Amino acid sequence: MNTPLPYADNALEPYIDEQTMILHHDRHLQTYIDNLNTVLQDHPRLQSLSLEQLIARSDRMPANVGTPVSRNAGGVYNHRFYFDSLTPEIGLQPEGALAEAIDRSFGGYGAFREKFTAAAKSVFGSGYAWLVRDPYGGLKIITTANQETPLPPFHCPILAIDVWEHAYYLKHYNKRADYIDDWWNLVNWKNAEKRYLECRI
Ligand code: MN3
Repeated sequence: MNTPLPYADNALEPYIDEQTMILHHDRHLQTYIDNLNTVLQDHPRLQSLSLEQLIARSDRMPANVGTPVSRNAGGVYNHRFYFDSLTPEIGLQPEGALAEAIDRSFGGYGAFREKFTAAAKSVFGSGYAWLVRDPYGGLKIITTANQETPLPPFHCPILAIDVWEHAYYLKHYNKRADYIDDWWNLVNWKNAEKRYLECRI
């Protein structure tokens, strides 16, 4: 089942337009949910697993099940993560323990922002850039292709930007850099800090 966005479709204007949010949430995310449900229909024992469990175990499933499970559960997981990484509360900044960790790992918010922007720009084709906590307690910036996910035991995700073209094409056309600039205004640093504090690795 799809869950509603945690804000109105037009709440992120002018940085991300209403039509993009509607299509992204109601069509793109919904398609991953529908496709995942179709695969799980024939495998009742998988139906009680969480998205994280499905993704982690997909490697051990036969390829004709594991591949669609991993792609579609990944698509649902990543999109929910992305939408929860955004807020209409414009211009929040990292605070508290997460702000301190960013200072320690990157030498300050400005340096972090530059590095994260470069990573998001560098994704070839479709994918995501992530801020994650690594198993040693430090912060790292990584990118994933398509609907691959950065999950434990190696990474605990804190923040994500979707750089698939469908996330920005209607407003920013082919200019991913402009979308990334706009995206920084919308980062939900409160949710990011909550996630950082909940990381168990
Ligand atoms: Mn997307």
